[in-house]
Amino acid sequence: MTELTHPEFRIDGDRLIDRLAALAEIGAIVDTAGSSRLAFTDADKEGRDLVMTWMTDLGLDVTIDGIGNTVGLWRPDGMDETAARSAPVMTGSHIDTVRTGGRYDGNLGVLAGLEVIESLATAGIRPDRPLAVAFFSNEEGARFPPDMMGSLVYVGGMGLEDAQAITGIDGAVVGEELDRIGYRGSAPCPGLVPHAFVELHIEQGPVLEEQEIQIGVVESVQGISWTEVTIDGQSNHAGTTPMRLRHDAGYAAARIATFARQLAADLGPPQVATVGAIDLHPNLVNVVAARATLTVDLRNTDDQILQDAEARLMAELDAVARAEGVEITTRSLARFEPVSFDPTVVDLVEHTAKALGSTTLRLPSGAGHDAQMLARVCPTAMIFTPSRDGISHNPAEHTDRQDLVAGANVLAHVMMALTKT
Ligand code: HGY
Ligand code: MN
Ligand code: MN
Repeated sequence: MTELTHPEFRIDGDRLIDRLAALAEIGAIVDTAGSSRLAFTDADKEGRDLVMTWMTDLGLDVTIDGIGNTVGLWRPDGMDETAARSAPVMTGSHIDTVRTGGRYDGNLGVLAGLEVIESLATAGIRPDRPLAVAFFSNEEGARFPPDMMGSLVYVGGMGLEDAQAITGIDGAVVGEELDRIGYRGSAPCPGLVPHAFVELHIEQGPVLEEQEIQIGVVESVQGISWTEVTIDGQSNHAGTTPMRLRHDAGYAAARIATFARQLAADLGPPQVATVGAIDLHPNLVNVVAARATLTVDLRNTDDQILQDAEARLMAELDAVARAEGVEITTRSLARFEPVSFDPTVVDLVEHTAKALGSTTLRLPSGAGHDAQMLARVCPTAMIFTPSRDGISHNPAEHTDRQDLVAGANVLAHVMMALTKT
């Protein structure tokens, strides 16, 4: 069993819950507990400003890089020069949300990280290494693909200029939006390589709650494949055009959405498939659709099967194009292979959670996370807390207070232990 260096240490749960509530007020979705803060919007800026204030009030050394990743570094007073110069143990996540976001997705990881540092400082506990808490830009990728954009740039997986040039679903450009909200910083990309990274996040699925487990010990993140599909047909009159003469982009899109669902059924769990966005043009009741644009999100823990799913999708697109006489083109929006976390850090999460009295379960992550990018450069793992009814990317997202606090305490003790490695 892991020896906790400061067994009695706990974070301030009330302050954590209060800050989650305060951040949720920004971009609040009326009559819900959720928020809408799409990346680089005014609401995202407001959320950034608030968390920046908490970081600077805490005396952290805050840096912002060229994609807006924001890192608060804590070098406690009295730390000797060598320790102060050593690579920090880092935590963090994201504070951007999907359009119908909950208050915990990403926000918990950032605010729990801030809470860990504040509570340690208040307790006069000085770790052997600096600690850092980050919020990475545009983790969701919902407005500007790919997801995990900020952390991908942070670890050197995407060029800064390439990311800044990306155009979003609304025609905005990342670099221009960064300038507009004042978050195109000057800190270097790739960023400071941490000694280790650990991220606290809600599970966003039903597994922990169904098995009545408090802490998820995340071993891996499944592979992600996002494809934008554009279908060019022929607009025509809904009343006068015989079915045999139609080239209906709307019908073709519906066939692809139905195929995606069947594909997941054919391959079986953990394969998932989602057509989350469909846009028809001219989108009118009495016009056969000339054009359809849709997205297909495919995921699997096994990259071979994910590649098979992608190949089957492409074959179906060809078949639909021939059958309906439409032209179909595709664009990859994101493609990340499955990632396995560092077994030593995963073990540490499990032992620490047990030492703090939590029940634990090892599991893969169905969602993408910034940690999967940090895993490219340093020993990394994740901690999950349960999601009520497995709901997320929905304002009704909820995690019980005691689980939020338990997760933050596990984070604190794992970070302290990592400073000794
Ligand atoms: O898409 C995802 O898995 C994450 O929410 N960005
Ligand atoms: Mn998230
Ligand atoms: Mn999310």
